[in-house]
Amino acid sequence: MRRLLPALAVLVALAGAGCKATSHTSVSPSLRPGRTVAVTMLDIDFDPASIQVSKGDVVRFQFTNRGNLVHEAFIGDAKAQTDHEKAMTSGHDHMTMGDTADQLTLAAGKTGQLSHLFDKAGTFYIGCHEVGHYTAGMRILVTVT
Ligand SMILES: [Cu+2]
Repeated sequence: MRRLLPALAVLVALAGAGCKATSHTSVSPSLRPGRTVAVTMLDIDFDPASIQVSKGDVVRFQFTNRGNLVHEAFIGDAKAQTDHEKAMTSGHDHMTMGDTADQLTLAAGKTGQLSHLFDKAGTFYIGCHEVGHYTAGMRILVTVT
C-alpha cells in the first residue's frame, strides 16, 4: 500500500502525478529538508489541533490511530476539504477512491505517514472525512506563512 512507502517515494509519486487537485507544483529549488510532525488520531479528534508551517517546508506527518474507529487524513485547503467531504458522503468510499498522495485511511491501532510540500502561504487543513467526523471538528488547522 502506498501509505507505507517512505517519504521520498511519496514525493517522487507526487511529482510524477502532476499534482492536479492540490496546491503542489514541482519541487522547488528552495526546498528545505523535511520536518516530521507526529499526529495522534483519537475518537474524534486530532492531536495536535493546529500546526505552523513555513512556506516551502516539506512536512512528514506521522499518524498513529489511537482511537477505536477508522480515521482518515486528507490534506488540502478549505475547498479541497469541502469537495472531498462531498465525495465521501456521496458513495465514493475508500473502496473506490483509494489512498492518494495526500490522503490515507488508518484502522484502529495503525500508523501511516503522508509527506506534503507546503509551497503556498495560507490556511490549510488535514481533515478526517469518515462520515460525521469532519463536521464534528476532526481536523488540523495548518497555517503556512
Ligand atoms: Cu475520524
